[in-house]
Amino acid sequence: MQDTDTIVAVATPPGEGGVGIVRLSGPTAQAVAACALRSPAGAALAAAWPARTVRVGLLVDPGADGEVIDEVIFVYFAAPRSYTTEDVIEIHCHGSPAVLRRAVSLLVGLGARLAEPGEFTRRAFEAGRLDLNQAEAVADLIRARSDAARRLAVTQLRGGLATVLAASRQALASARARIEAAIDFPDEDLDLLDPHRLIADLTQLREGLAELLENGIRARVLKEGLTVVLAGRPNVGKSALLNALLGKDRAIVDATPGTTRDFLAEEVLWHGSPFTLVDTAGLRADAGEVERLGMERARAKLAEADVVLFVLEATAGWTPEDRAIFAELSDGDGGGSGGGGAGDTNGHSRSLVLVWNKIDLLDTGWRPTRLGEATETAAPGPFAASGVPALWLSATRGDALDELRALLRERLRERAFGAEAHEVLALTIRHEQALQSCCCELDRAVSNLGAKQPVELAALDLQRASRFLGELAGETTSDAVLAEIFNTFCVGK
Ligand SMILES: Nc1nc2c(ncn2[C@@H]2O[C@H](COP(=O)(O)OP(=O)(O)OP(=O)(O)O)[C@@H](O)[C@H]2O)c(=O)[nH]1
Ligand SMILES: [Mg+2]
Repeated sequence: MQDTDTIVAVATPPGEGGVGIVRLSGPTAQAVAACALRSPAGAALAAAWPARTVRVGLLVDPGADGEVIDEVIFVYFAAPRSYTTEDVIEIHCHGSPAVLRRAVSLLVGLGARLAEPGEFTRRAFEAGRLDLNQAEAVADLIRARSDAARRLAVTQLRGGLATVLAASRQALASARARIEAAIDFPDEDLDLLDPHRLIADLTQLREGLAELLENGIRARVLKEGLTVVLAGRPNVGKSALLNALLGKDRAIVDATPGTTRDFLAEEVLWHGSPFTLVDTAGLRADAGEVERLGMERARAKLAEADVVLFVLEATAGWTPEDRAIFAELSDGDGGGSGGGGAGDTNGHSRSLVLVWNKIDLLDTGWRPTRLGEATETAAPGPFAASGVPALWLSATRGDALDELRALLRERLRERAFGAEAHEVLALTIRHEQALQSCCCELDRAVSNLGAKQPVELAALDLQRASRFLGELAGETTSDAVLAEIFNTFCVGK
C-alpha cells in the first residue's frame, strides 16, 4: 500500500439506489477527475476548482469519444480539509451498478488505483485526523443495527475514549514524575516521595479504570446483544419455539425426535435491542453419529450463551433425561443460579430460564399468569425456590410468547445496567485487554510500594501501565493490530 497513490472506490452500498457515490482520494485526484468530468454543456472544466462547492456536470469517457456515462454532481474537498486529509473528489452518480462499475473502471484507466477495504479511513488515521478508536468507531457506526449501538459508536467517534482517558493519563504521568524524581535524588527520597499519597493516587486511578472496564463490558451487550440458546431433549419444541419467536418459518419442525442436527442462529431486534437466537440439536444419550456431532455443536453454543432457554414438555413433566440435561447445564458457570448475571465482570455467567412448552395439550384449563407466580409451582425438584424463572407456553398456539420476549429484554437490561448513561463507551476486546493489563501493572506498583521494595520496580510497573494506556488511546499500535482493524472495513470507507 503506497500512500501517494490516488485511490478510488464506490462509497455507497452495492445495488440500485437513488444516488451512488464514487470517491477519489490522493494527490492526483483532481487531475484524474478533470479528465472525465465536463460542464453540463460538455465543456472542459476550468483549471481552478472551487473547493466545497457542489457542481453539476457530465461524467464522460475520453477514451470512447467522450461518451457520456452519466449526468452527475461532484464536490471537491481540498487537502487538508477532507476525510482523508488529501485532495478528495466525490462524484454523485445515479445509483446504478452499471454506471458505478463503469465510472470506477474509467477512473482506474485514468490513473487511480482501486482502494483496499478501509483505506480511506486508514489514511485519515495515518494523517492523525482520527485516532485508532475513532477509526474503529467508524466501522462500528456503519455496522450499527440498533439505536444503542449507533449511540455508542457516535460517542466513540466524537473522541470519547481519548477524552475519558486524558485525566487518567495525566494522573499516571504525575505519579511517574514523582517516582523518577525520587530515583534521581535518592538522598531526599522521603521528602520527594510520599509513598502513602502515591499509593492512594494510584489506587484511585485504578478504580477509575476498573469502572471504565466494567461499564464498557456492559455497553458491549447493548451493542452486540444477548445470545439466547434453546436447549433440551429432542422433540420438546425448540425449533417450533424459535420459529414462533422469530415470527417466521426458519427451522424445520417435525414430530421425529432428532430433527435438528446443526445449530441455527438468527438475529432479531425487539424494541431496538438485538438478540441472537440459537436453535440446537436435542440432547439425548442414545444418538447416532451425525446427531452426536450436532450435540457437540449444541454444547459449544451453550458455552457462548448469555441466556439458556431450557425447553421442556409440559405434558411429559420432569423426566430423568431432563434431570441429566439440567445437571449438565448447571455444571460450571452459574447456570443453576438463575441470577441475571448482574455484577458479573467477565461477561459470561449465563442465566437459565425454564420453558414448559406445549401447554395447549394439557386438558385442564389451567394457565399460570405471572412469571413470579409461576416460578414456585412450575419449578420442580432442584428449581423449587431457586429463583429460576419458569414460563408455561405453547409455541404452536402462541401463548405467553410476549412474556418470554419481555423476560429476555429484562435480562438484556440487567446485563447492560448502567450502560445507558451518555458517558459510557463500548469497549472492544482490544480495549478490554489493554485496560486489564494496565490495572494489573498498577496493582503491582501499589504492592511494590506497599512492601517498600526499591522504587525502581514501581517505576518499571508504571512505565508498562503507561504503555497500555497509550495503546488504549490508540497511539501505540502494532501493524498487525492495524491490519486486523482495517480489514474489517468495507471497500469505499
Ligand atoms: N401441540 C403442540 N405441539 C408442539 C408445540 N411445539 C412443538 N410441537 C410439536 O412437537 C414436535 C417437535 O417439535 P420441534 O420443534 O421439531 O422439536 P425440537 O425440540 O426442535 O426437536 P429436535 O429438533 O428433534 O431436537 C412437532 O411435531 C411440533 O409440531 C406446541 O406448543 N404444542
Ligand atoms: Mg429442532
